[in-house]
Amino acid sequence: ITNEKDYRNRRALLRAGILAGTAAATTWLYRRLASPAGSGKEAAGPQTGGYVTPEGEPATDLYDITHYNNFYEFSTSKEGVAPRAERFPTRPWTVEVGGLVHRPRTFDLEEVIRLGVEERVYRFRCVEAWSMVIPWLGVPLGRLLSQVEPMGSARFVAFETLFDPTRMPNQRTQVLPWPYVEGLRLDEALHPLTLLSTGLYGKALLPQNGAPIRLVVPWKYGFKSIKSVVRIRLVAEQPPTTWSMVASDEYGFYSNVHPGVSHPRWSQARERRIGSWGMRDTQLFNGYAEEVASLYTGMDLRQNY
Ligand SMILES: Nc1nc2c(c(=O)[nH]1)N[C@H]1C(S)=C(S)[C@@H](COP(=O)(O)O)O[C@H]1N2
Ligand SMILES: [Mo]
Repeated sequence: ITNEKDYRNRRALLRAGILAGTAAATTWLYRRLASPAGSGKEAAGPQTGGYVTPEGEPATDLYDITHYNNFYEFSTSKEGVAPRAERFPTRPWTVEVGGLVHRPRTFDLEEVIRLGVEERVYRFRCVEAWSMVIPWLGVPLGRLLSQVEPMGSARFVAFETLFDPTRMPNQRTQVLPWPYVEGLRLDEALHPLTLLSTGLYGKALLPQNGAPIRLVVPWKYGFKSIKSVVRIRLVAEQPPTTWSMVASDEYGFYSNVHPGVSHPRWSQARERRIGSWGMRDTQLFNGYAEEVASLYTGMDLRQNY
């Protein structure tokens, strides 16, 4: 007769036999064995996959990236998103790209991926004053936009998340106006740092991170990085964005990371890096000033927050 505890250990050992040989497997096993039964969150050291930013900051633990999420279509609780998004169907998936373009086109996800996926380790800063380091996979958005040939009259790019309450259950509630929409100025969208991400940690995106395709704009607050995108339109006027519709004094169109521009309800001067202790200074444009500051020459960043 095996009691519950021995049974668990035996299963872990069987798994160890199957997975032995890779460092990832060893880390995984350690984390499982160190965890209180069923807790999910393990006590062993972080699993960073060896990814670092060019400045030497290690990637955030994969578990944290995939279990501490903002994705209101599934849940308003960060821990609630992953379990509720688990069965979100993401295939087939198409992204319709139109508006002020010469060659409007609907891309199948695979066609986007064929444009060429790159790996980029970026800092990611939420407006709530926490941050992560995420090793993304993605296609530079400019590469997709060049395919559709924007007209001279196009000045902004508008993005839309899927609207399907049967697949995104919280869209039955009124917590936000649906679908979630976001926007960039065309020069921001064409900037080489701007990605349409299809994966992280070398694998396809999980639903909680915006599968199968989401925007990543590393010098802006996280809510600009709209998830599960189905439509991209080039437009002449600044498009509406979900969080500025909800609270325009708190979340502006630009939302560039800026230590000196406080949210009305909290300071943005410091931030908490998920997985490490204490607070660190927020960096102007999240540390990407050298690359992007010229986009905003002559603009008052306090007025245009
Ligand atoms: N469609 C959609 N996109 C979204 C959100 C959302 O609720 N719905 N949350 C945003 C916010 S506030 C943040 S911080 C990031 C979180 O991305 P992550 O969970 O992959 O870290 O997604 C952004 N994109
Ligand atoms: Mo956020």
